[in-house]
Amino acid sequence: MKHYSRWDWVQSRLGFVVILVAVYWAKTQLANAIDFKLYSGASVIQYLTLLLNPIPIALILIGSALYFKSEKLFYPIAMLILVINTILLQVSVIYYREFTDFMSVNVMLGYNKVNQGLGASGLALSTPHDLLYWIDIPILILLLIAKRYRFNAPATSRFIAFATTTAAIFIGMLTFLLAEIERPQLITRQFDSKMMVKYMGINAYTMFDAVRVKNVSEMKKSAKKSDLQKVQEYLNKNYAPANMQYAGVAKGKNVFVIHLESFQQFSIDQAVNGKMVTPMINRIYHSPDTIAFENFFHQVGQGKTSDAENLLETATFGLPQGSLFATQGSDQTFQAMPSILKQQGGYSSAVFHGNNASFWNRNNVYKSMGYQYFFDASYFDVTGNKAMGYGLKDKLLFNDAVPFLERLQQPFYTKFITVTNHFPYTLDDTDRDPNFQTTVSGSKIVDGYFETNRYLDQAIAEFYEYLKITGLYENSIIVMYGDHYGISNSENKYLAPLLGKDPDNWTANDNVEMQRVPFMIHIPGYGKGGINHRYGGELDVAPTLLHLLGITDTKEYLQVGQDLLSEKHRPMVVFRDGNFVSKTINLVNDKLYDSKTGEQITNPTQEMQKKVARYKQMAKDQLAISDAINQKDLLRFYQPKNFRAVDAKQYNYSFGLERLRQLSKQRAQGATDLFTLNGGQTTQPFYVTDAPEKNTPRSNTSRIQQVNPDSGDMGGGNNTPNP
Ligand code: GP9
Ligand code: MN
Repeated sequence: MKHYSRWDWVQSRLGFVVILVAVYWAKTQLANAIDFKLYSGASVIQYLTLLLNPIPIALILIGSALYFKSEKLFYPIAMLILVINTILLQVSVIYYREFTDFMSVNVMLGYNKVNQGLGASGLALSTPHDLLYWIDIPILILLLIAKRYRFNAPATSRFIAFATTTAAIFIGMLTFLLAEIERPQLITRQFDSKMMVKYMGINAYTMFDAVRVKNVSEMKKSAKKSDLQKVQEYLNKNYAPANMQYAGVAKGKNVFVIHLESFQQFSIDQAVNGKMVTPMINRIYHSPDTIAFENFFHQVGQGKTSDAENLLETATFGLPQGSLFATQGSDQTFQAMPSILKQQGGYSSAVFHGNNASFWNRNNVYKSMGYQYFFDASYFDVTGNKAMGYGLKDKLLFNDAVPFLERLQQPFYTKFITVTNHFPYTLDDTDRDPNFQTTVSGSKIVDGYFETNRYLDQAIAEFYEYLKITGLYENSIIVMYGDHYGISNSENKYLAPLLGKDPDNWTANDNVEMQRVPFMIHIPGYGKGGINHRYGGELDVAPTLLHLLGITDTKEYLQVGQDLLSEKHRPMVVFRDGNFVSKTINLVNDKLYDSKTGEQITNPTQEMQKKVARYKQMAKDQLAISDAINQKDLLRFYQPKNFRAVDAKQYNYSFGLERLRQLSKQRAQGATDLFTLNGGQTTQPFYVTDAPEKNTPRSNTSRIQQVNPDSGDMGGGNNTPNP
């Protein structure tokens, strides 16, 4: 009689599938832990998803062999799938070593503009532990030769095959669910490739990426000459020329764009428990040197911060779904602010942001936009409690930016992306202002929001002081804007009493009115500013700024936004979802509201109907024209007369400081960086911050991980200035 051991199932076909999946799982964990370093700093849920996520797709693919009855098919097919997956994993690992980024399908297909695929350095990037990725193959072959494993088990039933696939799908859904709990909308918004891999796994990431690449490339292929013509006709007809009263008032000045994360207009002039939440921002808002807007709206979609950035840099919208930065930003042709200002005004450009460069795919997009420098988390000490979940705390960001900022050639165009005022609006106790008592609104989000607002405000106050002491202030303009709402519609009712409203009568129109964010342009010494009532949005920032900076010949650029100070600016603001607001009427989910009273309009007059029809058309046109430009990547066919296309390949964001120093040296007497003008001395001592973490030594813990994607470059010593 045959003796059954409990290991017999291993010899079955299902057993074989389980072995191969386990082997693949182990290899993926090797990559996750040692090569991608995904476990370091991972949350509990991420640990769980990292452990689970190699299983589903491996089990579906390898398990698909179970559907083949013949053993001559089953074993080779299962093996082949394992080998193909291993090759993919190995190539991804090598790619990661070079670029500190996950290989996109774009790269595999060879049409990525920024990363030129794997160079000859691929082999040089192999390490001894790579052997472990392949060790299973000879072992399996040995087993076959030595006949120590049964390679002819009887076929499993269809039921088993089907149950295996179902189990795989179930585990897959579980990882998705976990991801959705901790990082809502990760899949739809695709904001960070690293997070995608942490939650979904490298296989699923590649599959999502393949779908993305396919969609993008189909859209691009569909582009026709007539598309560009239509866009040009529309934009020519709707061009809003500069207002001569304002044109050039900031000519030649440095530009600081301060991106106020999640900061809404309602916080301005808002008092809580007898104290202004943001006294500094209020002061700037009311200054006669500031051109401020009170009816300015964010216009972002799912791309949130990245959409706001795209709106500001290009005067076009983000995409109807997903983020333009993430889905197609690496290969897109941009005619964006940094390159326009460089070519028209000799501006240098830099972004300061204390989060990972890969977030929102910035490390790639900024190159295509022509940003010369990107000082991301890898340039700062973000260890210990110097950072929160989205990166370096704001007070430290501004303070720690000094060594780089003071080396930038003037005039410059810089962007500071703050993060401390980001959902969930939490602060370490030491960063709280003991003299400020926040609300008890019933919502932790709202209460926290005012505290992080205040922190942000103080960070800006400190930065202004530095600008004044060093004299940068007089040669600069400071542009501040809120990128999108911070308090979501579902939390608005907790705000209502504070804003003098009744939470029980809160309407959809109120939600829309809450989408106001600040936009102010502070021009030291200007004196003729004030609060402007015009309705506008993020779409309008680039042309407004260009005209103020004296670049008034902007008709050639394909910008959907219009100069907010122009007499011809359109009278309404459209949101990404098609809703719109204006001085008189708002359209919210197909319902009409009187924007003064907030009342719904159920039977509009004929005249009003005409206006609505006109505004609806304007809304539709703006979105359609913007989508045509972006989804079809039309700028690649278009050459404005004063514009040279940006070659993303020439940009590298490692060794930023060395590159800056080099440039200053090259310019010698002609150098205009603050450091040189300060007699070759650093201006750091002029920066005063009360950030309690300032002098804490570097620690080996971190709330975020930092790697500069460009420093993996085996070129090593390359520190020549970017174009
Ligand atoms: C992260 C930051 C946040 O780097 O810019 O982006 P968001 O979540 O606001 O889109
Ligand atoms: Mn944001």
